[in-house]
Amino acid sequence: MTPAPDQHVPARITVLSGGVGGARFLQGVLRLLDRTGASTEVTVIANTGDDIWLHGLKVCPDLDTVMYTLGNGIDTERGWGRTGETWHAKEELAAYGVEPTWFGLGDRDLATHLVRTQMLDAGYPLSAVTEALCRRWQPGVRLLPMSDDRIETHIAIDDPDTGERKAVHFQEYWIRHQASVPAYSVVPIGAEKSSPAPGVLEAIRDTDLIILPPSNPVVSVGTILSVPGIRENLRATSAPVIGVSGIVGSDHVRGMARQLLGIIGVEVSAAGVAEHYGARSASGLLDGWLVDTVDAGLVPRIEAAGIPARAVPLMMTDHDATADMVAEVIALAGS
Ligand code: FO1
Repeated sequence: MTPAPDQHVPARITVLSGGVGGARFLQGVLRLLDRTGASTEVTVIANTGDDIWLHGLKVCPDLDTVMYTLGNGIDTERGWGRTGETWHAKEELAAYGVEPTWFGLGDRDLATHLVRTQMLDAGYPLSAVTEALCRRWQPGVRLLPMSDDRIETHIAIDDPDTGERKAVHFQEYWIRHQASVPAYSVVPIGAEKSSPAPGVLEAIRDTDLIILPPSNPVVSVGTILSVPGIRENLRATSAPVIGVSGIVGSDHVRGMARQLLGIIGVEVSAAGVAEHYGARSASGLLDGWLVDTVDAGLVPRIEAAGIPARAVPLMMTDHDATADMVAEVIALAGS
């Protein structure tokens, strides 16, 4: 749907985002602002539970993926890391037998982790570090970590070699094990003691629209919601909260949502995820939910849960297609 030029685009939009899927969705938000000429202020609250300390460096995959993608530094093939990347440092570390060898540490990406770690060591909070890094990348949005406190998502799995039950960092589950080992629980370590980063609660209370993009509802949006205060403020804000399903048919479009939803006992469907987030009128979060056209048959079930729903094309095939999705989010919020 290409909006009429005068379609009302809210003055302030806040998006809770994970990595690859959220960044791609945000490209659609910015494309819609281009198309309509709206001077909307976009704030992104990004998941930091994927963060990992490697070789003494702090790596923030979701912050960096949003920053690089909107700053045009992303490798569009992989969806993460830098374009024109080389892997010499990674090869040299492997030659020394230094673990982990499974993590794709790029030479250009390394500079971001060096700058970030130096600033953290100098006492700057992650939110200030992110603001400094964004001065180079100019992503066109205000990028906030969900918290300045250390939070790392760990997954309980059966070790494929020994069969023993153990907890591994999310990155090891996702990259080393390709999310293909039996998994039993997802724990955002440190979340319960954390607090929202500066600006996060204001971005939820003082805004005109909040979007839950098709990021992973468990380890991306779910981890953001695990930071004390965020869920409560989403339920209390006057801004409509509209979600976009990352599940089309019976599977995720990309990533590992199918596996993780199974762990927490949520049906892997656009309706299952909507019911998982819940209707705001029923102590949940959603004022509306977009499903893909293939899931149009689920709309009555979702509406029966108290969540207004619409079936529209949800494949982010290019920026304009994604911008059309964003226009549908705005239309649903306005209805
Ligand atoms: N994803 C992979 O599948 N393999 C990798 O080696 C890998 C390295 C990597 C390095 C930096 C970074 O910012 C992201 C990286 N990712 C990699 C993606 C990352 O695991 C995911 O984007 C998020 O953590 C989940 O959304």
